[in-house]
Amino acid sequence: MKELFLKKMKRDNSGFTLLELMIVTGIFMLVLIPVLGVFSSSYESYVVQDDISGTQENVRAGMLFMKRDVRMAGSGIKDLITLDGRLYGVEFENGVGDTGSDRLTIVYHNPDSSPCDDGNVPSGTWVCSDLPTVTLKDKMPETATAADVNEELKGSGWDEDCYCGGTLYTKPKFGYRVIITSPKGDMSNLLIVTGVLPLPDKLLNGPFDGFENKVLNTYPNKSTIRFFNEEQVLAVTYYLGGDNNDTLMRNSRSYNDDVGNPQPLAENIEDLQFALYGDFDGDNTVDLETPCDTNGDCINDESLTSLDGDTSDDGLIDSVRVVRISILGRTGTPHRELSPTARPGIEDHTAGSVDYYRRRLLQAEVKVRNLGL
Ligand SMILES: [Ca+2]
Ligand SMILES: [Ca+2]
Ligand SMILES: [Ca+2]
Repeated sequence: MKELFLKKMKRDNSGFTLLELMIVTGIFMLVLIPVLGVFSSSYESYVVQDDISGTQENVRAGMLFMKRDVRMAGSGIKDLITLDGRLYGVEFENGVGDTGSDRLTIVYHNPDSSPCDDGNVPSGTWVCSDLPTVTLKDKMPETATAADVNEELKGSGWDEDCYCGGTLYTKPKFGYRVIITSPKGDMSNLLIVTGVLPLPDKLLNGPFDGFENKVLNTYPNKSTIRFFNEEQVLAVTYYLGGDNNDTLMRNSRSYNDDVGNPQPLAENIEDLQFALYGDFDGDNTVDLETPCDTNGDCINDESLTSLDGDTSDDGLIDSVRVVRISILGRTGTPHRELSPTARPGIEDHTAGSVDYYRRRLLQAEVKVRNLGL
């Protein structure tokens, strides 16, 4: 009995045979491989989904900013002529990006953007934005470089030095930027006050620094005249930039600053396209229905800008009513496990060649409220 027990022990101690091991390993692999397969493909699709939803967030964020700015185009600058020429609410430059993307600049007056009082006002000096609004009095000859106003200028601040956002305007020449607006609000102009006469109360507006300084007297009585902070006229440009020309950039600056401070808004943006709608064919209706390329009221394949030196088409800018924005985002990396696709054609930009990126296109038609009448 003892012998039998020892024999059994001996056999048990011999462990698994090679055959047993191979069978067990085989069964194990049979179970594990499909599990690993499921895990790896769900991990892959997780990565793709994550990449795609990141793309989606990018295009949405970019669109949000652009819509807000486009709605403001032209606000507060109607017919505004400055030292740099007439300002327009929209500047559309077609296909100027290295990858064929478009560029859009929106110009508007934002009274909150740049206060005159930046904390550096010299003591005892007026803040220009505190100068009271004055009104035109009896018409003087149109060629006169002085205009009577109804209000008493002495002691009002108009006849003293004033400070605005880093600039000190000093007498006797001043150089105050003012904006004159007709009583109906249908006309306004930038003017430069070149002097102030207190008794009787007159504002002088002679030619200034090559600027014609259109005389006050082309405006009707009771037109308002108030200090105008030029820093508050913003030019906001959207374009694709960055190392690979695939970052949506927003450059907001005052209109007479050429450089500004470009900020990246969204990455992995492959294309940015615009179309402008307005009554370009002059039949008093804006046709939004037919496709852009067969519609006399739609422009998407040539620039419409005052910056090109060709003034013949500049008047059309005022009739822009709708801007169609298209942003195309794509995944950060190609995904070879998915079927190939191509960058789609958008507006006048033809489709690209086939690759393995995934893309999301977001489009919006934004009404421009402030251009023209
Ligand atoms: Ca284009
Ligand atoms: Ca039309
Ligand atoms: Ca032009």
